Amino acid sequence: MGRLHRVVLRKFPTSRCVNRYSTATLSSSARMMSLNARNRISLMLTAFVVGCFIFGQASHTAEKDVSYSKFQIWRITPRTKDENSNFFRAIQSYETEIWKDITTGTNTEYTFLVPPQIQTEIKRKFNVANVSYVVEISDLQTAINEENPVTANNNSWFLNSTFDNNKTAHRMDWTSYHRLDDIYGYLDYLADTYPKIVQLINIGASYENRTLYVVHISHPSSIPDTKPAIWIDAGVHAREWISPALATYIIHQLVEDPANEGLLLSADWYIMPVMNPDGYEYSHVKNRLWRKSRSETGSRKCRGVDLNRNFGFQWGDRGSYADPCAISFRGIKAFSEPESIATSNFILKKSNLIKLYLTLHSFGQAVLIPWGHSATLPSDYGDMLALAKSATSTFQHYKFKVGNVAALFYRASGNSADWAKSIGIKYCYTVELPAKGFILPASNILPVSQDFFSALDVFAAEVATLHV
Ligand code: 0X9
Ligand code: ZN
Repeated sequence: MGRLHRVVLRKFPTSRCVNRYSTATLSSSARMMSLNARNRISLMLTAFVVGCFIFGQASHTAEKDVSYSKFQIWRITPRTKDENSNFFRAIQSYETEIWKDITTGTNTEYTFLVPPQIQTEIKRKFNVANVSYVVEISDLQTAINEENPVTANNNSWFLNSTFDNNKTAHRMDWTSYHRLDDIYGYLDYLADTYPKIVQLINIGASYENRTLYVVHISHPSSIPDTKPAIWIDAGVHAREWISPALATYIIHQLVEDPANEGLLLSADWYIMPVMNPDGYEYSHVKNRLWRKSRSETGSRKCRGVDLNRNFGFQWGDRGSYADPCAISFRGIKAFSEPESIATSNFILKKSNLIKLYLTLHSFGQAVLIPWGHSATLPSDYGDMLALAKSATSTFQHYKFKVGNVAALFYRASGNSADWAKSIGIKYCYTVELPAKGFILPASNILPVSQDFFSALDVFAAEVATLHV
């Protein structure tokens, strides 16, 4: 899944964009030639059109909002090797962006973005080659517009007034996606209202100087730094909005529902709801499908580092890119980014206590187990697999796959879960939450969150048995 690869469309008329992205195009095309043993073609390309669109418009012409009008999301699961080859042959002369490839057994499902200009021609090629596909989203901009309906809480000065006047009010709910101010306002509210349970820790600042917060949640009776701890981070990738929404739901449940006291007795919790606040805001105001951070790179025209390729374990290896215009740009060195270094420094200080590392992403409905940098498995892979299977078996609304990231998805060097495993954290997972092409109507926040929250009982019970 989640191949963030571009395919450059050479058929497109020459424009400023062609020249601007020709280097990325060539290197991507070269990568496209290498097939792996399972015939899962390593299509490491970013669409010329999409590249132009996402990198050009979104990063270079930052003042202009990006529209995805008439862009479509297609899904295909080739049934045979021939169909698989026909699919790649049909799209390889274009440049489209494959967002996900998820492998189950011998089948791989590809989800990809199809810009309007190439839809007719790709359709014709698929028909000729007998490749069947499903149009999952027929107009991406419409799906974006309908994703997060305006409510009193996410678009007004309305503050939740059911609370004591002496306390800070907040605008948070889990029926809409919220801007960073609302999320941070809620964290302030919690720290103010529940000082015996919640400690809001400022661990540094983002590239654009937004505060990076970790919420420490512990039982009032806990003696500091004596219990096994659980770390959860979210919002690493800007466009994966369900991730901070779930993280704040977890915070809400742990802090505000006394029925969850047992979870605080089992473990201490460190939750970072938005690791990439600059990208998150950018995805709200400029480009809904922005993924990276917003730091300036060596390239004048392309901004942002993929924070999930910037962590310092096997940094720079397969599945990460040196090209600042690539969607999985790894940065100029490991931990080059203020967001990843602040996070890792904090985790290192607590690494003897943290027994479970969860990083929330979307999409794909999968719990991914290291390693992502190589196809080998950690020696205790079996323990991680068993715990994740048992935790996700509780889900009522969504079915999740569990497995090694390189097998279910693709290689991803410098990802945070690999790094967490490398520093000795016992259970490390990347969670890919549900969405369709990164878009998930806000009405799904609660069902996703309720499912996932139920898994925490299983995770916390295991963590509680481990020595610190
Ligand atoms: O590519 C990524 O960074 C993740 N997928 S996403 O679509 N959310 O961008 C997957 C990362 C893989 N995780 C591990 N290797 N543990
Ligand atoms: Zn992600």
